[in-house]
Amino acid sequence: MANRRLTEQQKRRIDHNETKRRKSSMAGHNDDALGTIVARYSKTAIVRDEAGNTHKCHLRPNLAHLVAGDRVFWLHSDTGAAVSAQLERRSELNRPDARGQLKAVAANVDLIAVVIAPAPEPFANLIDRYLVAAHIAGIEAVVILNKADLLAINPESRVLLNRYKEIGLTVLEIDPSASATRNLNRLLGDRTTVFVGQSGVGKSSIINRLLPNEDLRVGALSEGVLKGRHTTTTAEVFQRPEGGCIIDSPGIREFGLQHIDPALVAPGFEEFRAFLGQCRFRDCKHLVEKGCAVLAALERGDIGADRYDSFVNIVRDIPQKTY
Ligand SMILES: Nc1nc2c(ncn2[C@@H]2O[C@H](COP(=O)(O)OP(=O)(O)O)[C@@H](O)[C@H]2O)c(=O)[nH]1
Ligand SMILES: [Mg+2]
Ligand SMILES: [Zn+2]
Repeated sequence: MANRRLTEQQKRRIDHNETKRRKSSMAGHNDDALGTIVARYSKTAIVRDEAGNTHKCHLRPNLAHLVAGDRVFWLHSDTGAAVSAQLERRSELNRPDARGQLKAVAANVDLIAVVIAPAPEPFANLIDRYLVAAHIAGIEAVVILNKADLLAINPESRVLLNRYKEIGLTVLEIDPSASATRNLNRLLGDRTTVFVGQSGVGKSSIINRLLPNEDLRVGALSEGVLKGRHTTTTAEVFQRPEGGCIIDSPGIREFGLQHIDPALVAPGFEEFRAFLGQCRFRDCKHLVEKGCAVLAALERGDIGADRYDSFVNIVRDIPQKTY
């Protein structure tokens, strides 16, 4: 599995860095300390130390893969602060970049909050892609409908949200009110949460509401409320007074899953799971096979046609190498 291979590669990298770190501490640079990457830029990163202070750190090329949420060792050197080593990740959310290369979006995440809104118009398939990615990463996901104060302009968005509730996901409707923010705070608890979803749905605004002290850049909508403008360009981590962190991620319209094993798509569809393993063929793709329990559930209406179509859309996007 691609995931396991990555982890082993990372472990080797960490071991390597640990050795280097010990060597450098023996050479006298023994002031390296623990920290968390709170924002990642091309050659630098902002590291928050254990006391909550932030430091702009240089990133060596061998640590170029660090992302928001990564735990690191960092130190002061003659040329400024630098990250010296990466600690093992507890979890990571990956997606391919524009060139199709797999990249982590955020590390050490406990919860993925998929944010939708009445506007911009939600895409069910994008939500499903996030849910599949969350399942593969072993990270719990919730669906949040923001801008509930605008439901009148798109009541269908609530119907969509309730469909996710019906299949067993935790969902929440929120707006800028204090009571909605309290509900959201309660839902997040002290978990580290990454907010994902289309640009303009209000991810940065939600984080603003959760952290009244931090001044996030919230983009003004360029064309009324219908089209979001992209302002957040790198994932950023914010510490919550309640404990845990929240991670703001750049808005993305598409979420490629071409890198995953197609057999991992169906288990990412919560309501399919009860039927998996009941198909006549053990390697059933749930597309055209005889004796397919998923197709039978679709016939009976136990699986919704929209969700099944979304499943097919994701599977058909994956190159047929292993399938
Ligand atoms: N009416 C309404 N507008 C909101 C709400 N949350 C965010 N917005 C607006 O939506 C726009 C996009 O918000 P932003 O946080 O930048 O979205 P992001 O791209 O997902 O981070 C901004 O103009 C916000 O003021 C909300 O709950 N209700
Ligand atoms: Mg934003
Ligand atoms: Zn099947």
